[in-house]
Amino acid sequence: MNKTISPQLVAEVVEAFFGPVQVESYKSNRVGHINDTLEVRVSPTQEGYQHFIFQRINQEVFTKPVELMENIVGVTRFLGEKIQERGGNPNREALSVFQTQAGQFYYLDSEGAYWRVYLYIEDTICLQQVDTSEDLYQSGLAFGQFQNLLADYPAETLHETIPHFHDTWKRLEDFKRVLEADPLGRAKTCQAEIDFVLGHTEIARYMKEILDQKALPLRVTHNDTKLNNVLFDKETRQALCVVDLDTIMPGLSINDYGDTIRFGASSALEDEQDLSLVQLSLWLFSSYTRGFLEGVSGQLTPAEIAHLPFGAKAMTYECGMRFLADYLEGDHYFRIARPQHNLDRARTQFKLVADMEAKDAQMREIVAQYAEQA
Ligand code: GN1
Ligand code: MG
Repeated sequence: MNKTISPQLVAEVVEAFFGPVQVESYKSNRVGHINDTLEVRVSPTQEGYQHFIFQRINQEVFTKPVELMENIVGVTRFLGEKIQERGGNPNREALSVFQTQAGQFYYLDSEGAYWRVYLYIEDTICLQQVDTSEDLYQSGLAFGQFQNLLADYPAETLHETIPHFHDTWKRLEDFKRVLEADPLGRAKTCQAEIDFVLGHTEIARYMKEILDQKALPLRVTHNDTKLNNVLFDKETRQALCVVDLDTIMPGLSINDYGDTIRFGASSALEDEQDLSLVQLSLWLFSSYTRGFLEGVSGQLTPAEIAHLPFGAKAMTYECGMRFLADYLEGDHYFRIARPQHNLDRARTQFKLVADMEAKDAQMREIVAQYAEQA
């Protein structure tokens, strides 16, 4: 959904949530690939708040926004209580979701789109790449603790917001369908990448085996554990709050672990065009592994621990395949900023998968080492 957002629409949505306040300023935030995000400042609301994140939910991706918001309200409340119990600040360490004047946690606007509003968490930063390995350790700790905090969340109450989200085998089947149709004739521009996907189907097959045989436990997981889905405290540089809760669903711990490795332990950005800069940094891999294992604090089974490196490889392969499928299909899913953006993204992912294959033994060694210490 790339429809522009007019000032009138912003005013309409602000009024729906906060009644007669003035919009002081707003700007768009383009970090995420899916929803439309605005940072909005208004004159003080009844409760005295002024600074918010407004998000227009991408309904092509999230087809059931009401159920999606039920998940988010449930999870943020649950996290808020736990954070309070341990003496933390729920307004900074968890997302606070606002209600409309009509008492709903979403607003259906005059153009047919759904909106939600979070409190803006001040004095935080969002990283696209780490500055030091400590940053990735912190993000590991945050996602590990997040999984830990949600360990006793009633999973049966969660709606599956995107069915088969990390079903790599299904993603492969989807990819093959798009390739077969090749609606824009783009396949000829990316034969090497297509060959990579088709030459590595054993990754998808193995994920299918894990899921079919229920070889690993289903847990309440985040499913989109990118470095930029954690806010860091500007002062202390500690990971403060996990955001982007749209894909919280029962899933595999190895995928939450793996998706951060995919993004955060790469030596380059997700859309780097110079592939010679892209590799898996074992140094960052170590820091994240240490943080994640510390964060989940002993909750993983030996089978989960043994599969962590596979989770990293599978999430990277799957994401690359999704980028490539979107490129072939005409870039409908992931927001792009340039032609071939999704192809560039797919290329970095496949470069990383190849590097992970080369570094498999070292990855296993590092995981085993930290698992023993944790
Ligand atoms: C999307 O929403 P965002 O930008 O945090 C995507 C993830 C991908 C990621 C790739 C709902 O995450 O699955 O891994 O892009 N989210 C959804 O950068 O598809
Ligand atoms: Mg995001």
